[in-house]
Amino acid sequence: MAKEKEIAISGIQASGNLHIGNYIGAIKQFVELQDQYDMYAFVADLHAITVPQEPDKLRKNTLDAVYLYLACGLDSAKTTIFVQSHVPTHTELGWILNTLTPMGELERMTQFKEKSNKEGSLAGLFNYPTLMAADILLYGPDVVPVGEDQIQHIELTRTLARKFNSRFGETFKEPKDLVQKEGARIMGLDDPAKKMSKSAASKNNYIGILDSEDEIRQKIKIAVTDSGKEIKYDPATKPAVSNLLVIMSQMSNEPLKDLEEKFAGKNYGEFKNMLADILVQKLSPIRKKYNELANEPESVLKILQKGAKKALGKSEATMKIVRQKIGLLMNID
Ligand code: AQP
Repeated sequence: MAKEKEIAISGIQASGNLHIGNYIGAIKQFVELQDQYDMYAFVADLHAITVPQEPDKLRKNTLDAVYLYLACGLDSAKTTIFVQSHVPTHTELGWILNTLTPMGELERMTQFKEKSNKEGSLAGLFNYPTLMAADILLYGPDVVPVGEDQIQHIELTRTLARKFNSRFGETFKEPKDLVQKEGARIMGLDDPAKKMSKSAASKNNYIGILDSEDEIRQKIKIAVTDSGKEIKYDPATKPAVSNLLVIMSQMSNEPLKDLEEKFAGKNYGEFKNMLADILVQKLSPIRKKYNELANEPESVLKILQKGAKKALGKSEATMKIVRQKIGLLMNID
């Protein structure tokens, strides 16, 4: 009998312009994993509303994220693509996990501490990690491909799986985070001390996957560099140039060592021109495909219907066990 494929799941928030940090840290991995794993990729619209969103913009951002998944190479024949709010088991398990989660665990989450300073302390933002744990545990995955900033949330997911299992009996598998060796934390182009982020104050912080050629060239031109002239990978002394080298390496699939050799004796201007060329070359076909998909939304909606159906089937099977184990009254038909 053929061995069943291992499961991988991950999501991206529908919170605006997806950038090359999201691409390198997450989407690129999803595309690589879909041949090997039973892959689930969703758009986290319910996570996006943990900070205020404008309703029409949220709808657009949700669809845009799906177009981008497809444009970046996710294949709906291999990956179950769906929108989080279309599968209500996520919020149901999220609520149940809240009842097992000590407040202290949530208070120490770095993302909560960072975002609550900016946005005020909303209960949804506080409970973000329990919904994320539900997103994951419902599907019994072996791995969760993410960028470095999400490792802490996956550790909490494992803690909650253990808690549930020890209280109600073996139910959930503890998933591993799958984080790239390089590119797990792409830093801001305007400030290499902070991660590249959709919600950054300045657009010059990130290269959007959909940025035009002119925008890409301009943003790379003004990206901060370090003192000295050398183009080498040394995050401690050259954080800005190291970040640009990682971006170049991830986008061209050339090892960092080879790039250092290639740019030995060259100046920042030459290096930046080459980086802009590589980004334009890599992102232009994605933008073209995105535009094609945005012109045929019906076929994409069909993909989402099929994805939601499969995700609901799989997660409902988990929920039946969970409801039974925690003592909810069932079978009233
Ligand atoms: N800078 C980054 N480098 C590498 N990976 C990153 N990811 C995000 N930023 C980087 C990874 O992308 C996936 C989706 O992230 P998300 O949209 O769910 O939320 P986020 O981590 O909060 O991303 P942003 O861009 O910073 O969004 P906002 O500004 O809305 O909070 C995750 O796997 C993440 O690790």
